Amino acid sequence: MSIINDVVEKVKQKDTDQHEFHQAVKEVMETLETTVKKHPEFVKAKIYERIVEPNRSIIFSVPWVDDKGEVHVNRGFRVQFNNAIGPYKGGLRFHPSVNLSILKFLGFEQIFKNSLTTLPMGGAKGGSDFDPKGKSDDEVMKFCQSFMRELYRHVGPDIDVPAGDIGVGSREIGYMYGYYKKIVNEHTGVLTGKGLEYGGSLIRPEATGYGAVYFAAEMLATRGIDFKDKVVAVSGAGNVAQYAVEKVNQLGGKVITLCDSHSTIVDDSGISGEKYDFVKELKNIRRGRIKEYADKYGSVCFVGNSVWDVIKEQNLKVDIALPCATQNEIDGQHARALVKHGCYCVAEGANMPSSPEAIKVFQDNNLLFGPGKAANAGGVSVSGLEMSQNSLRLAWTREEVDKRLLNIMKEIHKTCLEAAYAYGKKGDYVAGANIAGFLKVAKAMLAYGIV
Ligand code: NDP
Ligand code: 2IT
Repeated sequence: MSIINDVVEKVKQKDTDQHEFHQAVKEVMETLETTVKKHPEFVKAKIYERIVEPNRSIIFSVPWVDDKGEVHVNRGFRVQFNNAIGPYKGGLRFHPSVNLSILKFLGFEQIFKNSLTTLPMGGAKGGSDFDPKGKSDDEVMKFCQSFMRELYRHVGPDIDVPAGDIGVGSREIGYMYGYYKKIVNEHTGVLTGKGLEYGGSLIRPEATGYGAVYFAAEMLATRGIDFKDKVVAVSGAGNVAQYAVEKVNQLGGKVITLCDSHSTIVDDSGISGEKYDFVKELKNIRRGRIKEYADKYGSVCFVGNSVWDVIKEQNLKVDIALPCATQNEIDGQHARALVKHGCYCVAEGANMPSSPEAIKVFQDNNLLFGPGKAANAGGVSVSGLEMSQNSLRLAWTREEVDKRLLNIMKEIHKTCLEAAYAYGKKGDYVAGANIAGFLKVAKAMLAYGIV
């Protein structure tokens, strides 16, 4: 190995405890080996060393007062990783596990994902270790306002445009946007995922889930297969999972699993119709546990187990897997169980849900494997379209945005395959996504000189 090994080793030595970030850097860098040979100009300009270092990491305190009058303090972050091809862009995550390692991994992935979208967006990520679970609307509002009281000075429609991620949906974006508008006195596209009444785009809520299914459909089509009558495992029960389920149902597939951080449910008759509406109401309005689905519809519930544990332990047969919960949810054993039970396609709705060992199992067994930075790029793509609509001061129809989303996902699929082929990795979507995403950013960085 050439300088690639050095870069990975230096990242590990510099920030020894940032394991998720190390994992993401290693996965991307290993597939860039062939670009080193073809592009000595990148080596000379130290693009590989520079791309793993965030331009700026902002860490701040977020004090807030709960309903009982007690004072709390959380840690807020924004990692502005790379703005070579456009303003920083990427979601905000509110979850107790959030730390700098997780946000650096997500911000790093976002650079390549955003590059693949065909739209001009740099890579960033942010969030807080705040846990919205069990908090009242008023407490969430107070937290969001305190978070924005610091974040506002670092963002802007041409600087950095955050959006949602785990624990940040339309409610949180509304509170943050309202507060930004109040203190900056501007009505601009500084956040995406906004409500339709104040500058949001149609199809943004659906975009990540729909996009992941569009991407899976493109991969399946290379083998002459479609979603009709296929058995699909989806993990998570949040924004991405819900709209993945909706699109699979529309395409004639059958989703048999969902999970949250408490349990997994299995419904062999398929999660659709009234049962699907129940999930949306349960998770988006009542904010309850997925276990209630099993209680109501008499399906099976496995407390404390992930979808992938259940598939392994119950010998469930699935054709297609759509992990839509969180990072590293599928390990090597889960992957081997999926292969054993007949799965032939995995499209990552979540970011880095498959461990490196799991990816190796999928690829060694010739599964169609779509990595998150390609398969879940639909969300940020429609965020980019929301930015365009805000700049144009108009709103496209649902059909128009959905058509653009579908075209972008097809384009990303094609770009991955073409880049993989051109760099000697035929059919490898991981290498294709990393190489194509990287080349655009690297060329822009080269053009700027050393800045
Ligand atoms: P949500 O907060 O809407 O939903 C997350 C879901 O996953 C919830 O059901 C949650 O359970 C479950 N979950 C989270 N952590 C765990 C865990 N450790 N174990 C089991 N279940 C867990 O988030 P999103 O749907 O927006 O995000 C899901 C994934 O998709 C993330 O990886 C995110 O980075 C990625 N993503 C999101 C995009 C977007 O546009 N929102 C775009 C691209 C990628 P519970 O209900 O108990 O909280
Ligand atoms: O991981 C992601 O791509 C997101 N959470 C969406 C980012 C965005 O800016 O829409």
